[in-house]
Amino acid sequence: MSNPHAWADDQAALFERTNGAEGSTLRGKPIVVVTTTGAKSGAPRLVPVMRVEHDGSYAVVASKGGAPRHPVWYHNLVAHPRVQLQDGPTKRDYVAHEASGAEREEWWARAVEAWPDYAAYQTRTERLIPVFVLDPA
Ligand code: F42
Repeated sequence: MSNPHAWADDQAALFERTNGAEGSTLRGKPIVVVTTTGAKSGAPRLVPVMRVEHDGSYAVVASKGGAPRHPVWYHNLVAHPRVQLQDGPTKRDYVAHEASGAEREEWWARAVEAWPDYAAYQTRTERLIPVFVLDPA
């Protein structure tokens, strides 16, 4: 796992190729794959993230393992909020917004429940880890 980019790309590719049947977990926890649109390129960019779902909406946590800077895809989501999300075999269109205040707190709690390491990532970085909420389009 010396190259985390290749690892995420490989996981997204395997997940796509098998229609969500393989590559669908990380350390036993489910992931989803979000297709963003590149802020500069306009090209589709596949991003695997942990699965945080509630009532048909999803949170997407821009943690990048607690890195000092936001992941590149953060800017893609801001520039192009309309995305696709694949959860297992099901792919649908969603509209993303960055949550703040009470909404963020609520989804952050769900996110940490789904993937407890998010709490540790937050202690590693000065930035407040962004949480996007994806509602069905
Ligand atoms: N990352 C998270 O942040 N949160 C998660 O919950 C999460 C879970 C997860 C589960 C499985 C897995 O395999 C990976 C997981 N990751 C998670 C890692 C995640 O998939 C990303 O790899 C990570 O967040 C880093 O995202 P990044 O966008 O910073 O990746 C960089 C290295 C990257 O690949 N960049 C692209 C590249 O080609 O180098 C750029 C792609 C892009 O969008 N380019 C823009 C464009 O317009 O096309 C332009 C960008 C610009 O402004 O220059």
